[in-house]
Amino acid sequence: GGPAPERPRAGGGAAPPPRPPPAMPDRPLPFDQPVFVTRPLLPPLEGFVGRLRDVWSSGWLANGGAQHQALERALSEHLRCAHLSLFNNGTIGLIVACQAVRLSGEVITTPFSFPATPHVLSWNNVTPVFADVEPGTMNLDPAAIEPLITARTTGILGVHVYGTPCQVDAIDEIARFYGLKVIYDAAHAFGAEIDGRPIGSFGDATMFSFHATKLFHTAEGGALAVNDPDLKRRIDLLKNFGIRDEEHVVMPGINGKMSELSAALGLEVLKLVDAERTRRAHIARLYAQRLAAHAGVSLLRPPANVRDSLQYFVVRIDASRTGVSRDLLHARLREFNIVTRKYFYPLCSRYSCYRHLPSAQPANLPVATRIASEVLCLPFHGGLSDDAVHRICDAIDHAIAG
Ligand code: T4K
Repeated sequence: GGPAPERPRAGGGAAPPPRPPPAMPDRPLPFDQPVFVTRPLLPPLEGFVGRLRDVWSSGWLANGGAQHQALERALSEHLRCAHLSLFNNGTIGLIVACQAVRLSGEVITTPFSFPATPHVLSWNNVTPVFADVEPGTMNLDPAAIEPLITARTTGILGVHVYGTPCQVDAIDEIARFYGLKVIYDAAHAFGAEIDGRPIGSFGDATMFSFHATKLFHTAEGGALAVNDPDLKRRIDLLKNFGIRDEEHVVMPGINGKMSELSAALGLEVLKLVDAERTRRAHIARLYAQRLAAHAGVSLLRPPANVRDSLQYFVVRIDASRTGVSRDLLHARLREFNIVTRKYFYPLCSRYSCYRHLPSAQPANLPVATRIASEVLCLPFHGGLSDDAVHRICDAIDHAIAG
């Protein structure tokens, strides 16, 4: 440290002395193995094998066997859902939800999501209509919904993105007034609550994803939660080809059934969820402490009345303050073997299959467009040691300073 000693300048003019270079942290060592944005919870193999023995001796591998029934019950309790139906993945669950509430014409949705969200509308012959998001929650902005409602609008498909709940009361009010159905994509929101009310209790139907990348998972899987018992019956028919009994097929259903192997895995993973949440909450606090040093790095924190799903750890990069764009930070972290993800860039409205839609024009989606260029998901799962989190933060310090 210290200022560089003054040297005589060629020409001897009155120019100020050269400034010392900014302090540069030592370049941290890259990780030997890639550090991914997430890793699946893997329960002790013995417990899973024990369940597989039961499955083997039952000779029952699919179609609502004992593991499926046990997991459906356990999750209804855990998520405090009135009615829950398991699925082979979240996307098929959402497709079925659209069928079950009979969406048609146009449905208003967010562009800031995973491709599955608008695609389930396309698979139902419904046109997605993209509405802008709020800067805080990054979810559908209720004020942007109303101007997009037409005679063809039948519903709203909201996403609790990163597990932060949508403004469910405002959305509900719009839906009631215009007679619209509401479906929530809660792929990221397992265990989230608003004022102590479980996230699966809002709207007509809520989808959860149990993909391997989710805190609770069944390798591949998902579920629909609903309040209306008739809707639950319709969903269960739709996920099993519409078969009511051996001689009656009552609607054009699909195969959305979760296998016994996935359900068995889910029952073992569910035992670890509380401990995983505790570990992730600790990691989130560590990140928050370290990243507070960077004025241009802001964190997405759930509002005080919300129980966090702890699914992703998301930062927003204000390049005018960090001097480093989100894309450059993403690339620099790769040099340290840290694999961050730009969920959800590009916006769904930029996909070649949707960009022609009038609602997809960037001028209609200014907040979503800006956010999609600023967000970055950092590695976040219970398997990260404190030391690993510090090393990731060292690499971020270095990437921003350099
Ligand atoms: N709606 C929303 C808002 C969603 O985010 C999603 C899914 C859905 C609907 C649809 O639900 P599902 O039909 O999938 O149930 C991953 C997941 O595959 C996807 O489920 C998830 N959202 C999305 C946000 O993330 P990719 O394409 O980013 O996955 P991939 O293969 O790049 O994996 C991410 C990282 O996870 C890898 O870099 C390493 C780690 N990983 C992944 C797998 C599969 C593991 O460590 N082990 C693994 O087995 O989509």
